[in-house]
Amino acid sequence: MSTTKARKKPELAAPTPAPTPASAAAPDAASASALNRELLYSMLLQRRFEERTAEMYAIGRIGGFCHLYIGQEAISTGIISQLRADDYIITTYRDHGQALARGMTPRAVMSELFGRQDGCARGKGGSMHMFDKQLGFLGGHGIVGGHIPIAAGVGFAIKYRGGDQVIVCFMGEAAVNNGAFHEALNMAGLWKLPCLFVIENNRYGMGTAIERASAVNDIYKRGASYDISRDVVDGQDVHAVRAAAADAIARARRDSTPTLLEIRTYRFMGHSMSDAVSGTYRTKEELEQYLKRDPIALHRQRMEADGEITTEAVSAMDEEIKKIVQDSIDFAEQSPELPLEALMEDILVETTS
Ligand SMILES: Cc1ncc(C[n+]2csc(CCOP(=O)(O)OP(=O)(O)O)c2C)c(N)n1
Ligand SMILES: [Mg+2]
Repeated sequence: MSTTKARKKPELAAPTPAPTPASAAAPDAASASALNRELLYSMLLQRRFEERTAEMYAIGRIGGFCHLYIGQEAISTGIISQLRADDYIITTYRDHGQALARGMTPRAVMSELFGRQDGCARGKGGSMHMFDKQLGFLGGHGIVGGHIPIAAGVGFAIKYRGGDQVIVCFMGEAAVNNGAFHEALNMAGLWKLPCLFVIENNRYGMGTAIERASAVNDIYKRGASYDISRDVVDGQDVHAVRAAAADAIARARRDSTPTLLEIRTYRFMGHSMSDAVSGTYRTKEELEQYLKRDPIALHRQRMEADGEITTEAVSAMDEEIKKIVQDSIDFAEQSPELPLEALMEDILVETTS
């Protein structure tokens, strides 16, 4: 099957270019230290937001499943800061950080977590289903691997319409043993689709270590099966993530070809709010080792050592972020729930007559 740029472009829904999140704004033009501040801000916002999310969950303001991203912020920030406003993102249930990094407001994310009508999905999606059409943020998906074929489909649509956008598909390392992963990557390789598959290898799928689940532990090598460019990246270093993303995105725009990035990271919290931080499947010593490579601390320390920011300026940024997060909580508290009748809205009904 061929996909040529000469085809007439069908009118598929394309997101209206949205305001670019601060960290994506013309990094070449920005000074290195201004960019570093934006990266720090983006990661710290995710961290503080999720710390409060955990608190709100504990007191019953948030219900249902809830998976925190703490420890992995350099990946969302690093990748998304390289995207254009008209690119697309699709992800898993561990989606709060990516939604914030893409520029979704803390108010919209917190209200969604609270199940209120000012949430990005009017409170109907909750933690696992952040969505924003304007931002090209195509969800938060709860079925492991279920969104990977959708990413290939979006990549196909971009190419069919002759665009030069990219779709980034975030997934955990446990998704790569799922059939959908292989089918989607085969199509992406075969049809040369502008997809960036980002595997956030945090070493565990719930309580199962990668070594117990995967015949191949160097996941990036799996790209070879489908002739896809591949790389392995330190996920605690936001600049390493940015560099790998820049290469992959440039390739996708220029040549319309996919890339698979295995980004090695670690989950600092439990799998979800229902399991303990360290659990019985990993040792405290292991957790402590990884905590030493906190992506935010590493980035901040590098900035301080290079004289790009002072400790006082970091504290001031932190205070500002904490206020923004508190504001999102206050806002979500007063946002109403949808009326009961709204239960029957947003439902796809296919009629035969
Ligand atoms: C098809 C399917 N099987 C099982 C589950 C239950 N489940 C939810 S999360 C998860 C682990 C996924 O781990 P990984 O892909 O590494 O992502 P992480 O949670 O580490 O971010 C499992 C097995 C599911 N949601 N979907
Ligand atoms: Mg995992």
